[in-house]
Amino acid sequence: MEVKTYRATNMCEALRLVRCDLGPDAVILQTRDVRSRRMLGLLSGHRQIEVTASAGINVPSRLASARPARTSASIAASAANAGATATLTRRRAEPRAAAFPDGKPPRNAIPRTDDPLESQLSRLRNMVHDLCQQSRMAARHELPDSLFRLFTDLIEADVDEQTAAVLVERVRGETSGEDVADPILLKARLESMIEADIKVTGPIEPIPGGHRLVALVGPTGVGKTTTIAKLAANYRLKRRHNVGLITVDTYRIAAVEQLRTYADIIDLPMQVVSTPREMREAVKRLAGLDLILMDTAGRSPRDEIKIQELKAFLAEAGADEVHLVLSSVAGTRSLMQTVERFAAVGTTAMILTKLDEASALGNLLPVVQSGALPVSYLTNGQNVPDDIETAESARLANLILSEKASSGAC
Ligand SMILES: Nc1nc2c(ncn2[C@@H]2O[C@H](COP(=O)(O)OP(=O)(O)OP(=O)(O)O)[C@@H](O)[C@H]2O)c(=O)[nH]1
Ligand SMILES: [Mg+2]
Repeated sequence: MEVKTYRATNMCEALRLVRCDLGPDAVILQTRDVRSRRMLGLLSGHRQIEVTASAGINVPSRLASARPARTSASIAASAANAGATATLTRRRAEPRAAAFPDGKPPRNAIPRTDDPLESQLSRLRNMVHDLCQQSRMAARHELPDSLFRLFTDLIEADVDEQTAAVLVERVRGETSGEDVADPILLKARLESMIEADIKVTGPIEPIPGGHRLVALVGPTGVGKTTTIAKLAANYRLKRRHNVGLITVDTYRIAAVEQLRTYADIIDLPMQVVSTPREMREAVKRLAGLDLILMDTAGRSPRDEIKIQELKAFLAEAGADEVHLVLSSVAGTRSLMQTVERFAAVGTTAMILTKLDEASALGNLLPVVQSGALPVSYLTNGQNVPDDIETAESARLANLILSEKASSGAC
């Protein structure tokens, strides 16, 4: 049995290829949309239909033996949608087609019939009609191959289709003449476009003797405490600043102990604060230091009450900076919502953690492009103090566009 695969821009053409090559008794084993993603109006011209067919398969008749003549005279679709298996056999003249003015049934018109094969046939005909129409529409929005490849690269990097389409359109708008055919130039242009969109803060600047107070907030388990430990160790051990720690995460004993362990290892003063009222005292005790890093309990962005509670702690502390910690493994929607909900506590920057765990970082693009918060740090591992770096626009743009984020670890 010989199984062959055919590709065409639309179903009509694909079926024509099958018929020409394998004859009218060919059996369609599978059809699939090769570019299964919807590529928005401007990009849909490149979708292809792939049909797998064979001439050597004996498909049992689906008709009652009393009507053998029509068995071989029908397109017997075993399912009505693309992606399903269908049987293509010879078709006799269809008297019913004459009932329609242009010889074709209107779209979605399924003639009334008790014959399941006839209704399957009608559905299949409608489906082919739709696909032909879509491909005709798509042809109007042809993209040059190089730009189309840019689009698919973005999708591979986990950028959502809408963002990818907008970016490709921007690149197209800024590229003329022969440059459009140069994939390296297009990629470089895209990267610098993204780079320009990403705002960063630069590193935290301690105030000698003036205790710059920086709080880290965010959802549970995103890496707040670990990032505080990395920052504290770097500022204390490498840059020789006087650093102190405050934790307001008293909900779990383990959380306090986790930070205390780091404080002991790095040899830092640490204050534990249970209520907003205790906050002022704690800050006063650390007032002569250059930098105070404040750890907070993980909060669900949906928990309005806890967010307000956090806001009260931060207000009492008089935090100079509030960095929202976001795990880069989270989805775009959830990240955007988190940014939006935590804005209530006065966030000033965001830290993107766990870059090493993400297989691609395109999900971050709308978040960093939105301009809601500049990015301060990137972290890519559990090692304290090494797995952290100050965020840079060019580096982040490059990481976002690379397919495998982990291959370009920070
Ligand atoms: N792979 C990886 N793991 C990380 C990174 N940062 C933190 N982690 C790990 O993530 C887990 C949670 O880290 P924590 O620092 O306790 O997170 P948290 O936000 O303080 O958690 P809560 O206080 O419970 O809200 C730990 O196992 C960390 O080692 C990172 O950049 N990459
Ligand atoms: Mg913690």
